[in-house]
Amino acid sequence: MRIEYENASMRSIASNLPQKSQDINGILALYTFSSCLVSHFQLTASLRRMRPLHIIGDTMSTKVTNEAIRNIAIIAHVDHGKTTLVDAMFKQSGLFREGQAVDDRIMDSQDLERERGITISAKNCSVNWKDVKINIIDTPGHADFGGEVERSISMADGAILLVDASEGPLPQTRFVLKKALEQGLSLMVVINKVDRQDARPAEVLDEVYDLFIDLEANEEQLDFPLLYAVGRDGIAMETAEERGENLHILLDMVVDKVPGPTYDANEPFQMLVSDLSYSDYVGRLAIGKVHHGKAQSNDQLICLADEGKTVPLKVTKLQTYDGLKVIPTETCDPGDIVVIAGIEDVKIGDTICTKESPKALPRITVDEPTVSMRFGINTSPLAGKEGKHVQTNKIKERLYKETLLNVAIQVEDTENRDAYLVKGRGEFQMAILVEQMRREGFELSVGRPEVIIKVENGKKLEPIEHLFIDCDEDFMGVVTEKIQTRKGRMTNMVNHGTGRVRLEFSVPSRSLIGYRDEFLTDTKGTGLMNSYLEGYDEHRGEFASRYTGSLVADRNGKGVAYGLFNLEPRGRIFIVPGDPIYEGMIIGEHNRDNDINVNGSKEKKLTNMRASGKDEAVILTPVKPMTLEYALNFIKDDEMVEVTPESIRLRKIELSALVRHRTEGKKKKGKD
Ligand SMILES: Nc1nc2c(ncn2[C@@H]2O[C@H](COP(=O)(O)OP(=O)(O)OP(=O)(O)O)[C@@H](O)[C@H]2O)c(=O)[nH]1
Ligand SMILES: [Mg+2]
Repeated sequence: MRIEYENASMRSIASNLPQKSQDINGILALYTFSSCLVSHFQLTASLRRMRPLHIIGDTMSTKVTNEAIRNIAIIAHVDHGKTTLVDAMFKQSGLFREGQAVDDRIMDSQDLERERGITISAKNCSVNWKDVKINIIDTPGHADFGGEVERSISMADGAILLVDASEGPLPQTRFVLKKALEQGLSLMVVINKVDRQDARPAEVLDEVYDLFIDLEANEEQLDFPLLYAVGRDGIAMETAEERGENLHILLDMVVDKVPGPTYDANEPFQMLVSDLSYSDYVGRLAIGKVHHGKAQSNDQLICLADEGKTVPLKVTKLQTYDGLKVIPTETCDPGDIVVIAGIEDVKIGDTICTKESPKALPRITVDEPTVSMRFGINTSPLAGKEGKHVQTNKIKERLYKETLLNVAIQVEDTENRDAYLVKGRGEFQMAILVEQMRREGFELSVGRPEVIIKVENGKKLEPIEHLFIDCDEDFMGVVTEKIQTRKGRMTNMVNHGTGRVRLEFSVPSRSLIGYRDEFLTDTKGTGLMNSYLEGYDEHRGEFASRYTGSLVADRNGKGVAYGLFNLEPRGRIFIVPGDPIYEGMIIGEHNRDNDINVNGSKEKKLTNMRASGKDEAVILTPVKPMTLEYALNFIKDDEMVEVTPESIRLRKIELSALVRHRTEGKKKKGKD
């Protein structure tokens, strides 16, 4: 749409209009007053919904709001009920037939998401409410997937901040709110799970205000629309005391309070790529919000990549979200979230626009990675037996593909051509990537997750977390002691007198790698632990990651009951009889702090058998199956995890006992 002034008097009226925000009524009155003002203004059905906001300058830049669309992200700390709320929105906006059986947390569509009960990647969907299409982005709440939030809020104009009515705002609530405020999103707050026995909605609301103030929200942002909800029952209400019937009030609020997307009617098509996907039929798919203009199938456009690279593209297929699906469309409206096929060479953060007006939108920026881990080929004697992708180039290809889809992940080559350094936000994110790869048939050797240390002005700086602990006061002693050994410093302690205490620490990120399991054991599973990245600070010195050593196999063979039974007094065994063993493989945890080489394949000698007079079968202590997270947290710097589609084994990086012994000897000599 282009507004042209056809006579001088009207041009002078227009130039006297305030530069900023023009109310619709004013503009429409102006249109009616002078029919000669607009030459091409066709009030088509869709245009009638688009509200002019500003006229800036003489002829250019007409900002319009697309009232037919709302784009919202649902953001919160982990488990505060985002995905469950989306289920209820689906049901109540008529997406499913009456009585249709629908799974819970339907947006958590990946196998790993369903198994673990958490959202891993942000996903788009839409509902229709009172003739308005609401594009919803369900985001993950786990801190390690924070990059997904940063990426996906670039598609939103507003956000629903969910806060658990009992837990209140937690570290990731702070992170997501900070990002939403920085992005200038219009915010709504929903205090969720008010059905919980321990719900404390009034206090939680105060804490939410405190958080907004702490994050320097302005008055307008502090005046957020507020609702209470039980997402699981699909109800929302204005006060915590009443019992709602449905979510209508919430959906109405989204339509009324979240502004529709605005665009410049004078600008041609422009879209920021916020997500990528792939279709077997049409290839790579670029997903994002249309900032300005329209596009159609077969349009010839360009993609502006980083460093000024321009890639031509022809739109082979255009789709938009409709409930859980995407549906093909001939043309897309400005402000809508679209899926474009027709370009292979595209990255998140690129801008798709017209050849005639190549203007790049600001790229999506995400926080820097804090954790790194080595991914290499499987070099164990058992390599190649269980996986189908074992070569370096396959691993490299897969890792680089991950960086395309996941903005928080970076991959670097290492001095070893068979290994890559993968950088991300946390060890859980790394474990998920390894798990995904192993399910795809990869075999890998992965190292211990390590925090990324920076050097500035000759000083070693390390990432520091602000750690919040909520636990029974009986466990306060053990928790504090452990965190202090890990170089943590207590910054606050609140005892509410209810038997539980809230402790806050400033602690190096590396201290938390592998600490969660220990914390849960120490607090008998009742402690809550959350943290957010505070920044970088001077390195606080070394501490032992584990106070026990490893039981390392001294030869190749198979686990034998007799041999394993005899090792039990030495520590905890990881393998069962029949499991393959190789020299250098870690088959258990030693009770003491040093490693010992052991023979797990030892058979009972026949002479012994006679001497003992009994041929009894030994009864072994049951072995807990090895999990990937446990393995990654267990290993020390000179150890690795061997991952195949069927097995997770621990091993020494150097398999030969002799070579390890020599290196150890040299190290000792060096110290003397
Ligand atoms: N009591 C109560 N529990 C709820 C409610 N809504 C969700 N839950 C439960 O909270 C847990 C987490 O729900 P999700 O919807 O997966 O939470 P989420 O915020 O999407 O979690 P992430 O995506 O992993 O961050 C599930 O066990 C739900 O059943 C509610 O209104 N009341
Ligand atoms: Mg979720």
